[in-house]
Amino acid sequence: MTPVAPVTPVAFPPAFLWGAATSAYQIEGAVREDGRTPSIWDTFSHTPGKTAGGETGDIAVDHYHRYRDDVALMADLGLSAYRFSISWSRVQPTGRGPAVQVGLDFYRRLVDELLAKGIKPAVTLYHWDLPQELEDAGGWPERDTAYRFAEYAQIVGEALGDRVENWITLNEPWCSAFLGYASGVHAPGRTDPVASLRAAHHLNLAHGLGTSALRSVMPARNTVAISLNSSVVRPLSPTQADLAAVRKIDDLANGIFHGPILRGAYPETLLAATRSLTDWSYVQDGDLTAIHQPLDALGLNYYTPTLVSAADETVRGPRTDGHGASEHSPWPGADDVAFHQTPGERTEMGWTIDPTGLHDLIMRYTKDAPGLPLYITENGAAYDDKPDPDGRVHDPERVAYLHGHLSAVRRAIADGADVRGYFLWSLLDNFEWAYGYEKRFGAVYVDYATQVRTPKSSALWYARAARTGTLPDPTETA
Ligand code: PNW
Repeated sequence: MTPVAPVTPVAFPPAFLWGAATSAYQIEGAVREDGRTPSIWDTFSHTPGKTAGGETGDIAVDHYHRYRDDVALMADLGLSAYRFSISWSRVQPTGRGPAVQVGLDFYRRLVDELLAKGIKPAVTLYHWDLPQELEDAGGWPERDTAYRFAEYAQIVGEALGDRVENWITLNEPWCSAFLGYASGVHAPGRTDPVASLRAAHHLNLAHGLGTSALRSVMPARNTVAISLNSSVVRPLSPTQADLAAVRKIDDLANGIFHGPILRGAYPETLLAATRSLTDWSYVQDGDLTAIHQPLDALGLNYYTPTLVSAADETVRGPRTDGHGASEHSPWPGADDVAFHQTPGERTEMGWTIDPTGLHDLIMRYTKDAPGLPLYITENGAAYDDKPDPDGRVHDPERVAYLHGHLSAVRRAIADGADVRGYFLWSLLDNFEWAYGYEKRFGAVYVDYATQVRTPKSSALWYARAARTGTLPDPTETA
């Protein structure tokens, strides 16, 4: 892995949050309990051929029943924050109308348990599990879904705003729009480039309307943010043609969200590059103002950089952008771009390990969104972990990954970035979407047959980092 130069002082700011993240469908299970109805991920995972081995989130890691033990585990690890998401269809089974109180009660109990242990909850309202009824009505390509989201945001804000301070509207809208509606490797599995661009706009609108709805019902001290999977897009060579490819993918990955959200406009270059597909007439008067709400923070999710070039005949062919196998591109209007594997060591996902990308990303937003506090809301690695005969789980690769990326965060802080916290993905091994249970991202190992949780050596290493506010030597793991 590319080393990031060591920094002095090595200590993180005292108020830095040492967190871990999860999402509802990936961990909760209990999909038919207490009035919950199917989301698009229930439908998708139960459709043959959509996930590895036909795996589903029906049981997942049974967090719905084991949340107390899971919070106790977080407290043992000394975490100062926990980011989780709310299952929309537990709260509003049809995606509209009045809330189901038992659904909200589960999250109230979870939050109270966290607060009792001194762990700061950070709530994500939407981590990809749209109520199926809303998809049946057209899903994110339809404008009404944004209005439904604002109503849902208001319900959850009213219910939990008194005890949860930190709010995130959407997780990685890029994945929802382009993996869900263009490449189809995520739910709802549609492959329509125009629908994916409409979805992106309505996700932006949902973020803006949802932010206003939250603010209208919550104490002013609460913070609202969004988590973007902000790609670090690099050229294969510094030629004009490759730099044009970078511009195109950067617009489709990043500008399409942070343009309207942070600046109140879609990038002109994005509109021009997609003009042959869509006239963007679904962007109505007033939408950009609604989307461009003041934010209290920005969440960045980072795993690996993206390497592109102009496509010529020799490099067209199998797609290698690491976004899953599909004949349909998640990049509308970018058939003239080729994707390449960044050289270097890779994780089990095939994603190249490159902490310099995280440093670059943080510095980019430090420049582009001056004054906006940043949180790393996801970062982590999948490995093929297995317990040793003594039952312990050693994952030195993950320790090295975390050490490398946290060093990059520390260096960015030294370079002037205002990074307030880090949430490792993920607390527990869990349902890794189309990959099912095959990819383990957890700092805590889960034996899926028994649901027994065992902290891996990375969890113990991270616990020491959280306790001391510095990064222990990665070779010194328990
Ligand atoms: C993120 N990509 O997913 C999600 O927020 C998590 O739920 C997920 O478990 C984690 O990262 C690990 O995958 C992504 O194709 C899925 O670029 C796919 C991509 C990026 C992030």
